[in-house]
Amino acid sequence: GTTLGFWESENPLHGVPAAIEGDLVVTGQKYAIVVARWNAVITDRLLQGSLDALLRSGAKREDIEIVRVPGAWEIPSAARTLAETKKFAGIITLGVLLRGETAHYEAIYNEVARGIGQSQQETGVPHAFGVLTCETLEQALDRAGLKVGNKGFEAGIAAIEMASIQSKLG
Ligand code: DLZ
Repeated sequence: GTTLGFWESENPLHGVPAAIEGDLVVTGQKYAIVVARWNAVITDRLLQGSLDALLRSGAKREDIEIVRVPGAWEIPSAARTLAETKKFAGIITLGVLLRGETAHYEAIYNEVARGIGQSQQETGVPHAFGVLTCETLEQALDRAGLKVGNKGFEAGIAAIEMASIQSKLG
């Protein structure tokens, strides 16, 4: 099992059976990234983060399909079409919704999240959720490679992890 402390008595997982975990390694699987052009200054950096995660985990450039859609609203339908091809071990969805600039923000956000989740449930293909919802541009930038890391990178890692878990469970 996992050893967290030097003394077994300090290890809260001592004696707990091993868990099934995803490997953070890509060995020939294909991935698709659906990225919104709206707020491209930020989504381009999320895309860079996702590519970084995939390539450094062993993915080949030719095994990554990038699909650019107009805005976050268009992400679910493109993700669904890609998932239905069954060519991809995982789909990474990237977008930025800024509350201040988006009319009917909640309605759009809810529908995008629901659509991506529904595509994942109904196709069985992991869909990593990298759609940022922020109050301000600064908050979004902080999550695209500044103060709070890069959510595109995190989504890329989540897709790799879930693709591995799915192959172990299936
Ligand atoms: C129209 C719109 C607005 C106001 N705001 C955003 C946003 O903050 N982020 C985003 O990704 N897309 C936005 N869009 C565009 C919609 O997602 C969609 O592309 C258009 O309504 C066309 O269907």
